[in-house]
Amino acid sequence: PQTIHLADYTPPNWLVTGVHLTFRLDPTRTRVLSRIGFAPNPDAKSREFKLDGEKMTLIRAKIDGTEVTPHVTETGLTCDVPDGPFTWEAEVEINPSANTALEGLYMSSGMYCTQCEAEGFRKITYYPDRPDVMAVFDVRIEGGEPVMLSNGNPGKMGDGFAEWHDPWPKPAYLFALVAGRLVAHPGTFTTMSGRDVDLNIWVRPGDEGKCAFGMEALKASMRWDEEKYRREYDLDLFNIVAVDDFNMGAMENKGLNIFNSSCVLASPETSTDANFERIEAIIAHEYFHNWTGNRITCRDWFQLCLKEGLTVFRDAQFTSDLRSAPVKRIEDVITLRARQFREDNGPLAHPVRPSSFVEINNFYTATVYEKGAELIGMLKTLVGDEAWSKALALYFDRHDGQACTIEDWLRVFEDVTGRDLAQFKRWYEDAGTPRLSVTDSYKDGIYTLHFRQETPPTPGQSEKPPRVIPIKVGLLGQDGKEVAETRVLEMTEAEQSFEFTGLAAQPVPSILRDFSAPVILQRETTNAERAFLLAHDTDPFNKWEAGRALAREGLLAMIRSDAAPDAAYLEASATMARDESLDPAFRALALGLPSQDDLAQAIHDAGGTPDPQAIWDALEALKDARAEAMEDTARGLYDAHQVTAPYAPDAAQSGARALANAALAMITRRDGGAAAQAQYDAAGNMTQQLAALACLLQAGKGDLALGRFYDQWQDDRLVIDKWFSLQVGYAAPEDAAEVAERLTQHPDFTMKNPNRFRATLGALAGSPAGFHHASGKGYALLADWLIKLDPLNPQTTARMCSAFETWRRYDADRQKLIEAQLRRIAGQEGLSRDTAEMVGRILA
Ligand code: B3K
Ligand code: ZN
Repeated sequence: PQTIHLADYTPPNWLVTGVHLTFRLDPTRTRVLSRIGFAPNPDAKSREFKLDGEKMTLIRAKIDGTEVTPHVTETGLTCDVPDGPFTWEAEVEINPSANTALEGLYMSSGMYCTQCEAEGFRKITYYPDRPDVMAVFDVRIEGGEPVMLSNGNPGKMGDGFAEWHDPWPKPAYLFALVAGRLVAHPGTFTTMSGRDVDLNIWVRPGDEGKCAFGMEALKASMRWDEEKYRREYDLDLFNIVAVDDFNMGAMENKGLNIFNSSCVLASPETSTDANFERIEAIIAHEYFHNWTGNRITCRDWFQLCLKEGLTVFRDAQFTSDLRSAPVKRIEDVITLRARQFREDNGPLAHPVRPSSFVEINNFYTATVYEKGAELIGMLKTLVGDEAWSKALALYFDRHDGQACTIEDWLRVFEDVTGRDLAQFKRWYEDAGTPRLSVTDSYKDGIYTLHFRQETPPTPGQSEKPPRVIPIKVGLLGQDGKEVAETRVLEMTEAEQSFEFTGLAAQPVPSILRDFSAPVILQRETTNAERAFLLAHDTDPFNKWEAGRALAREGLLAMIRSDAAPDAAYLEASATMARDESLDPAFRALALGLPSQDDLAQAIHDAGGTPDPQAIWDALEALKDARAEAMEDTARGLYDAHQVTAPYAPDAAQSGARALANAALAMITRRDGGAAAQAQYDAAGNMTQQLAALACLLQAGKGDLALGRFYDQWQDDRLVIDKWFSLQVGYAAPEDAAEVAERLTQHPDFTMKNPNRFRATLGALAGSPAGFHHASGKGYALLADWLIKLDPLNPQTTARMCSAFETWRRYDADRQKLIEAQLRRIAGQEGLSRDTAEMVGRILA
């Protein structure tokens, strides 16, 4: 397969002046008629005419009304064309029912739907399927489905047909079509200039009751983007559709967002507080793409972070404004470390703007999204809030309607601030997580922080010049009071010192407040200092971070030398948990422990070899010790944070439930499950029910409740996904592979539904002690299923290969076992390009 390089970019030879599509829907034989205006691109060097097209049969083609015979291959066609503008017409036949890859036009639960990003439109008709070709689309759908939707505003609607017109030029990846038996949950929104917009959430009959929350989230997003960025919605209609079979979370098609049903359907009985928060964020994310992604799109797929990093940043701002900013920041850093740091420190490491790819779908990664958003956050820190607002206004103004690059983005900031961002650009071009080490000294009232930065080599990049790193620092006095407020140190050199003057005594530093840069901070410090920061730091992120570091150090000592749980940690965390001045949501987060994977990475970073079972044992021992040490505290917290008001998925109630459920987990380790059983029996919402079920499983008392849970929810696919994943996630390490395997035999298991596949096999991959069990049965099971899934759904298969990305951390025996499975996958005949690229990179 061919590698595509950013350096090879050339402008399109032909531009599209307009697109008319007619769909004659049929489950196995859909006809797509296209009429496309082409005009030569004055910026292009060649007039060669090539259209992308895959998995379709060309019935006929015409140029300016005259039948032509193009040269057709597996990936597209070429054709002799006039020198000047012309009209291309084609009729193709495609088979949506046979499309299990869920890319292009496919069927999900009897309805037609599409997914075109990144390169799915080429499975619908022949087209220049690249984001820098933007055009106005007119669409006619024939087929007599009760509801037939496409992008833009509705046109003529009649018996058996529907017409749509999208006035905004767009790249083909934003095209969408949905048709089937759907019902709408309607709403309206009045924009800041007073225009009324009709809103709908379209679902399968029976799901109408799960749309109200999504609708409110959509309206809140529309309002927020107006207030924060002056961005107004630009069509008369905004549709969201929920589909059951979807490779990822959701898709921002112009005026017709398509969502994985798990990311939009919500009700208190079936969704947890965490589900609600995620749904709200994803609805916002897709809506925000209307400006950052759709009105201003990407020139080519290497620029993916231009829209994704910025849109993740914007949705995080939205959640911070609606809920708690510190809690959101901590949650985001937890996932950044779990997913992005893991990626950045292994064989799949790549720059936020990659310079080459084989299959672009493999680059919708934590690095492009989450690290991409961190870069935006750093840029904002470096230029300040005022320049940020000006730069964003200029960006929208200057680039509306264009397909842009990271260079365009950075130039806006350079023009607004007069600052040279060449060094900042390295963040986009160099992979790897910088290690930031720091030492300090104090003399004659002057406190000095000395930093060193170093980024380890990543695939294809050995040398990493220093980057600009914004380091937010505050100082505390020995009495716990802040003696220097947060200030941003701008590090630009490999080594650099910063001085704080006028200090009466040696302060305690609070470094990298708010996690101001995506780096690994290394500092020799004491547990006493960590406990001090946990107690006194005024920066909520660093307060949490201090507790986390204390837990991690204690766990590492337990793993390394069989040490007993650290009494100081137990004491400090109990004090923190009881501190009623702290937000319960914060306390719940601070009671969380480093994950198994965090600990494995920390051991690996320190030059050791992680033993997944030993990590598991240490975590269990610490949880047991903490449950004992905090027995009374846990009961007190549990009772004090029961929510009696009617259920609401807001920040306050969710925080209280999170803290009470963290307490319940501790109580369960003491009472064997009595309190959890009581909560399960009385639960009136999924947050309470699922947390109680998890506790019961953990205590080995879950069988009865599991059966009851299944009976209660067997008709709800999304809840049954939870039932699948919880059993794998709470299995003992030696049982996890068997539990997952047994579940793959369950009549409700199907590998055609990505949610169910992830709930089962993804849950195994996400349970390190079980997945990495010394027997190798976890590896073998996952490989078996990836091999089975690949011919059906390459995208989801390839994505799940990242379960193996940490393989070089482990001992020789495990490495051998994993390598054998990777080679077995790689050796499959007809392996997809997606999976071949992933396995190849992991093995390299
Ligand atoms: N832009 C889509 C992701 C498309 C993934 C294609 N493999 C959703 C989002 O980021 O909002
Ligand atoms: Zn996005």
